[in-house]
Amino acid sequence: MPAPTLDRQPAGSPDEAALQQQFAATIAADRRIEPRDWMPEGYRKTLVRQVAQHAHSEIIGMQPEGDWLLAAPSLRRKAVLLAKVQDEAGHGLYLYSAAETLGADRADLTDKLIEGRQKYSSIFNYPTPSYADVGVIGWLVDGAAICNQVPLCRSSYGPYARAMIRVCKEESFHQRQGYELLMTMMRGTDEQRAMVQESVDRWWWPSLMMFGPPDDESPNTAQSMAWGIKRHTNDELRQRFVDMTVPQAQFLGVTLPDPDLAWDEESGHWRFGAIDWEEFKRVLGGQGPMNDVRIARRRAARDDNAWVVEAATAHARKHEAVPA
Ligand code: BYC
Repeated sequence: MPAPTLDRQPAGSPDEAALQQQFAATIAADRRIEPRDWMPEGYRKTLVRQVAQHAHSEIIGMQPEGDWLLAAPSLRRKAVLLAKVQDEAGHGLYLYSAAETLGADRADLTDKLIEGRQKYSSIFNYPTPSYADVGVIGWLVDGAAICNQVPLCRSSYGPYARAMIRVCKEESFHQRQGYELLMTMMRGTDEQRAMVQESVDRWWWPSLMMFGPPDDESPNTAQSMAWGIKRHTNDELRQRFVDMTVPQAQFLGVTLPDPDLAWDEESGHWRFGAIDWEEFKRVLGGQGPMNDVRIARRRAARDDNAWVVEAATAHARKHEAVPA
């Protein structure tokens, strides 16, 4: 990890030096930076990068489970899934709004996603061929998201931290609906139990990759922690997730696909095997099983719905022009 600084920008004037000092004091006192406050350009850029990636993940993340909306096995399951997928859309909107407070333009962020200039979470590049995937995404993917996002409620940038509070509350519901679905399937037939196990086998390792590269290969962690944007390193959160999830797997009655998974009495943690970082890099590089499908759909949604944006913008302009 490169060494962090609190004031990356060289002070151009006495005024700027004072502003930098004020910024550093706010961070040191663990208070929030708000949109009206001065901030170093590096801080702003890092936030736009992370918040935009987070927003894109929520929106692209609607697709894997969305594929089961028409095929959910009962009206109840369909209603629950629909509510969850709609929640993800809402999360994307809060996050794009947070990015806008930093001067970013939402349409421009969407273009950057579609053109491959901004990332979204690697996890959403895997397919959902089995209905058990709906439960496993809720349990593992939302579970990993909660581990990662709860500390972000204390992020130093006010609008991001506040957006995370509601997101985390909703993610907790998502995680529980996934676990409840899996518990139901595990109480069912041998075939249903096999479906759950097969799905866990596919999602376990990609879920661990969600936390990002190992700390010694993470270019952004040290600076983001010095700025209070991130509160824990990627490896710390990954370990927290494994410790939380192993007992849940035991209770559920599934095996996690890692022969090296073992309780370490001394450290009080579950030790796990080596992650295939080559696979992670391939997925980030666009070579995951579903990258092309995910982006093609997002592109089609943008292009097919451009008329709605145009109509809404024209309507808003008309209202602005008419005195109240
Ligand atoms: N996938 O220096 P690092 C959800 C990138 S959706 C893709 O460690 P950082 C849900 C990273 O961006 C919620 N890219 O970076 C929705 C950086 O690239 P650039 C998803 C990844 O930012 C629907 C480079 O690798 N959660 O819950 O310090 C259904 C180096 O990494 C990934 C979030 O978005 C990855 N897994 O830390 C169900 C959380 N990992 O931009 C559920 C918010 C790393 O320098 N984001 N990269 O080219 C974060 O907490 C942080 O950005 C990360 C990475 C921990 C992900």
